[in-house]
Amino acid sequence: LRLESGLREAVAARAFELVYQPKIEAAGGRLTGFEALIRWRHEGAAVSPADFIPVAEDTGLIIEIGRWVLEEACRTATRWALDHGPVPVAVNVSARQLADPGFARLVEQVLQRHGTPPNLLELEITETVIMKDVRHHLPTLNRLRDLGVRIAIDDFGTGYSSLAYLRQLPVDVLKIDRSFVNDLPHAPDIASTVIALAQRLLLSTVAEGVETAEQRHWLAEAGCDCLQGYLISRPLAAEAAEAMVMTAF
Ligand code: G
Ligand code: G
Ligand code: NA
Ligand code: MN
Repeated sequence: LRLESGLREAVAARAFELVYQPKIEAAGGRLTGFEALIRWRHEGAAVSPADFIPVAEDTGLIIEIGRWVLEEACRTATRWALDHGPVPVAVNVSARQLADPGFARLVEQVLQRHGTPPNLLELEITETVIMKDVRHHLPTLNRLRDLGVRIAIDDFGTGYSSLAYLRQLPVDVLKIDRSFVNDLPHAPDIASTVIALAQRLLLSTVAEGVETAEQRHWLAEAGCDCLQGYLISRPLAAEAAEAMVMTAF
């Protein structure tokens, strides 16, 4: 309950920040984009989104927080594109946001308001959230795709994807869950299978949670497209991320 009232005040005061974790090409190391991650300092300490996002979901505060995240990510992507060059920014979308009937319209309005090229925005939705009610989410996903934003399935491999649905979903990217990357290189079956599936469906792959050089080499050899994780970089404050964008152009 204290977390909840603190969160309400934080929403009113816009007391959040986004940090940006780089993604790079597995072959070559070129910067390909960032994942935006929310941060909240409450009573002098950082509260993990793993702790407050579920509270935000339960209370409905996620709608307003999610809107702020979208706005901030689009504002940043647009500014970087104008000052340096185009770099996509991904944001995490929670179950309740995706289920909100106004979500696709909100995304459209935010893109317009900030003059953001739609292909600079990527939406990360976990496999569990999408697959729990595919038929319900499909019209929203199709509207988002029609806007030109990219859609990534987050934590892929941890849920139960119907392969028949996967083929019909308007998605662009599979993010291999960190737990399977962690198994590399000694237990590569799941990572291999996801990469093969993605290649078959013409989707691109991002490996999450890459922490060792061995994992990086395995993934590059296996044909994984992009890498993200502490080996590449921790999530960065906006200024440090912008410095990376600058050197990429
Ligand atoms: O790095 P990390 O501690 O940021 O994230 C912990 C969890 O919180 C992850 O599951 C991540 O996807 C989620 N998360 C981080 N930022 C956001 C956000 O802006 N929106 C939502 N819905 N989830 C987020
Ligand atoms: O996929 P999801 O959005 O749930 O993941 C985001 C979370 O993963 C954030 O908490 C982020 O800080 C964390 N993260 C990013 N890279 C790494 C890594 O290399 N190792 C670990 N353990 N966590 C990571
Ligand atoms: Na994510
Ligand atoms: Mn993930």
